[in-house]
Amino acid sequence: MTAKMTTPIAPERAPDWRALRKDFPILSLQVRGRPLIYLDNAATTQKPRAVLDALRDFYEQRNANVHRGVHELSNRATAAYEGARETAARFVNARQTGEIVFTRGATESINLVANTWGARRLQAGDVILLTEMEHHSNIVPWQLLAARTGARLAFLPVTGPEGLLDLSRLDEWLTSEVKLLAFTHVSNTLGTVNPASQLCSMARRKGIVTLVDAAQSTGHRPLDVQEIGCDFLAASGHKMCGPTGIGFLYGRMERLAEMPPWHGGGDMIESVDYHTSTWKQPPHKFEAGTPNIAGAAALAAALEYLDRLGRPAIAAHDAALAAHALEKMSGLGGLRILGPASGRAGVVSFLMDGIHAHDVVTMADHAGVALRGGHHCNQPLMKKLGIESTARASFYFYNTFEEVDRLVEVLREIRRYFSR
Ligand code: 7TS
Repeated sequence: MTAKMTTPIAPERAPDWRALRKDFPILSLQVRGRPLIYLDNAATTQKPRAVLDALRDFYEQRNANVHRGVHELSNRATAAYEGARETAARFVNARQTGEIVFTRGATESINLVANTWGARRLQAGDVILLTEMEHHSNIVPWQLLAARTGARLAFLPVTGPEGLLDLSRLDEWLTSEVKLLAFTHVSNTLGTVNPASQLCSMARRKGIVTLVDAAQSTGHRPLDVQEIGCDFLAASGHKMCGPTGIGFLYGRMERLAEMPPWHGGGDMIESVDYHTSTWKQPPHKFEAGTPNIAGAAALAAALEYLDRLGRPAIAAHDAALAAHALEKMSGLGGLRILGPASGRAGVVSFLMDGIHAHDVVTMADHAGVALRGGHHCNQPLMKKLGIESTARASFYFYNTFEEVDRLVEVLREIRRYFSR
């Protein structure tokens, strides 16, 4: 598999998005007496029947613990779990299956790197370079690590109303003190898509280790860790049609091999005596205790589902919905949209003059439209932008242009209500 980050999708090859909505039982719900319009996909996505079936199938046909039984069910559970690892490795084009460590999600993946690679490699005077648009998950673990090691944090600036990273002086930011560059691939507030390959290749040339927070991108666009050239990549299953409580960390094998374990317990050891223990090789060294076996099996079903649709097609549909929303919403007036004017992901944060984001979201909910309001775990970015919160619509492939039109109609009604 090679990266096709900008491959245009021929319309005749795009899936029938409307038809596949029937794969998602929850999308036919009525909420507050209205058909549900679910536009909170950056928080979590809905699950197709293939994923729900995989969970049930696991518990009905394979449930046992992994890596320990010789009995048939344990073999089936191990095959499901390790098969899921192979699927995840293929999904991001890892060089080897062992470069995938199952975690609870992007947050745990980042904490794992901070507590293992970071704790071993960083010391006082070192710099952890982040960006001003990071989610709290890619800030707080580094603050905790900085407090332990004496390293300090620095932030690549976000510029202008477009909310893009200022890369004009990137070279100056990548000083010899910088040991790690950790950045989000797609901003969950701005919808900005950062140039991951460019950032990683510049960092790599200077011997700086890189971590990509791909929580908002993994299931939304083609993604190839070899093409990006990152050392680590963090992904959440629930943001790409998988269940909650399962995600993964991709780690370049040479990095994983130099990392000490984080959690200790069963399954991660080679041998234990009362005072010392030895560890398994990665990835098992980082997976102490009984893992989320059913979650991994269902995540694999989600990844296979997404690849049947095709990630270039998903990315094109996300982008088309966002462009449609931008166009229609800009006709409303008195509404400020954050982030880039074009080339953005399917995330649209906005402010309505004189109306609090929570009022927007509450009133939209009464019309059956699920938005999110708040700081979206981006408090430092909000402070920088001089705002407290935004309302946010975030799209996925099962959303339709009619749903976007309905959103805009609801926003118009909200405006009318508040101007009475
Ligand atoms: N990184 C980014 C960029 C995110 O958007 C999120 C979650 C995370 C990390 C954390 O992912 P988790 O699965 O480990 O929790 N973002 C959001 C959001 O925008 N609304 O709710 C959660």
